[in-house]
Amino acid sequence: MLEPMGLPKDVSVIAWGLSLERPTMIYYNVDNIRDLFGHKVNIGTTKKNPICYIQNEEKTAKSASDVAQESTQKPKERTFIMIKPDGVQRGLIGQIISRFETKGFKLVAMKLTEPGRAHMEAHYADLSSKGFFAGLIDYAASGPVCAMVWEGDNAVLTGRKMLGATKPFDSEPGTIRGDFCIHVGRNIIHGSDAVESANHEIGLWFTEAELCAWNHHSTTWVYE
Ligand code: IDP
Ligand code: MG
Repeated sequence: MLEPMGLPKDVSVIAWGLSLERPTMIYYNVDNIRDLFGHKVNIGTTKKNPICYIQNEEKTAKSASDVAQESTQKPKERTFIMIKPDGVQRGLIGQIISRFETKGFKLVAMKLTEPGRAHMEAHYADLSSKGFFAGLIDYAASGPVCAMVWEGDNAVLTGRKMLGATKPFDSEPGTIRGDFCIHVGRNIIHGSDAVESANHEIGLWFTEAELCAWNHHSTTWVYE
């Protein structure tokens, strides 16, 4: 419990409102502590009976504006996700986008496009020695694909987990491939497998101008 006297100079005060549906914390900087313990006690949205705690300044949680500011200053990890022609034909675009949206990732770019065989050969260049390469290019270039860039902490590896294993038989239920497909040659979705390949693929599929810089209104509800 906070005592009004003898407060060290390097503390912040957190007022925790008990009467709200869920606890809401308000942070006061040192200069405002007097407002709490003078006669001008203004607890604002915490309503009645706040319990006050003290903690060291450096240990206090970041404010919402700090989180929002950091998110604009430091670019987060990005991954390239492509819904392949079978996913587009089967009407799965919405459900797949929904999984990335509801996870909390931010959509940075998206287009429905049919870039042709040469582009697909460049995209899958690392697999050119594989026996299935020609079939893979036939498949990938057989119709429009939905190319996207998603952004967020650990977007690459999390994206891979959300996709599931390459072979749908090995993909866990709950993953995109585990839920929506059966054959490896019709596994509906591509996702970058490393940050380096993600950056390479994003550069292959999108111009800098196509990558939208915007602040998601949920940032402070997704990141602490
Ligand atoms: P990934 O898509 O999970 O990253 P990769 O090994 O990079 O898997 O293969 C790229 C794509 O090539 C696969 O998603 C799949 O469409 C196709 N592919 C991979 N292995 C086979 C195979 O054994 N037979 C046919 N197609 C394959
Ligand atoms: Mg791959």
